[in-house]
Amino acid sequence: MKQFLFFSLLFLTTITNAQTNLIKNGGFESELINWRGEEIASISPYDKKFGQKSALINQFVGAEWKALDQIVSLPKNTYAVEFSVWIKTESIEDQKEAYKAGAMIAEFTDGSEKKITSENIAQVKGTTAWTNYKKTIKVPADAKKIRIMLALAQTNGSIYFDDVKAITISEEEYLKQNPIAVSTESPKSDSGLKTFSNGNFENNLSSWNGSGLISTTDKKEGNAASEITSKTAEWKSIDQIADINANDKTIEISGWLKAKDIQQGKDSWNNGMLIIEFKKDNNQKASEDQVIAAVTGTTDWTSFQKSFTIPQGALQYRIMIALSNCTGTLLADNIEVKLSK
Ligand SMILES: [Ca+2]
Ligand SMILES: [Ca+2]
Repeated sequence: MKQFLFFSLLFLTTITNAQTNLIKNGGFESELINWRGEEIASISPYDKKFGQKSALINQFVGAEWKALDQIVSLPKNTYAVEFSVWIKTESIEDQKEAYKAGAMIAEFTDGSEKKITSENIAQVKGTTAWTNYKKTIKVPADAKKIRIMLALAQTNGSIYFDDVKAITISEEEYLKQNPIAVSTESPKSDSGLKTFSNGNFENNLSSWNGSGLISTTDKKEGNAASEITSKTAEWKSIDQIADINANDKTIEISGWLKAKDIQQGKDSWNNGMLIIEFKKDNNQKASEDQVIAAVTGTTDWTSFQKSFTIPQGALQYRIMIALSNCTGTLLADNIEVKLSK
């Protein structure tokens, strides 16, 4: 059966994953055709990674924003895009702000080319040899196009670009690269009580219930964070239940959340949320669910910390990471729980 599944998957992969590069003339072999900003860039026949040519942006003084860009349409049902580029730099000046660098930026936009999210694929300073930069980004809800920018972003120096790619990735392919972990039982402590574990998602989704993803491209610490994405305004969550010691009085939960294009649902509490529920047993709540932290829109990694008094009779708690009837992506990492007497 396993073998059969394996071959079916392979077969599916071959027929549905026609991966296409959306970028036209990403190797600059046709000079700057298909790119905007030809007045600020030139073609270098001397220094290139592949073929005969690369694109070059030079700036000695002024530290202005100089960029080539190309807008491409996203094919329907594109789940994620793998962006990559080869970059070589010479003496890119270090400015105070990190974003003032040689850069490749991918902006997801709606149909009218209004920005939804912006992602740094490469950010380079100083002098570097030809280096390949690669990043896979999930397509935000409502994204119809991508604007690729190759920039010398408000700094001076020289930057060469070659072999720019934006490869479409189907859901199957993405899940193969970022597998949904099968949740397993939490470890029990010496007292036989189930303790909260894997709040940093370094062990995939072990100890968590529900259907989430593991993000290895965007995380707060370590190699991975949890990711919940929804294109429709429905409830989507992962959760973990752990035990409370009889004499515990307070619980403190801390961690990090990040929102990517979370569009609030019809009620004000329809956000990306972390929720705690206290339970007397499997069927009976010890109190109403309480919000630990909430995020909406697009945010950087945001830390939270909140303490609760454990309600009378509570023997278990459940931590939920949820998109509460909203669309977008919610990332969580490094969730820690402290029980105290
Ligand atoms: Ca080339
Ligand atoms: Ca982590």
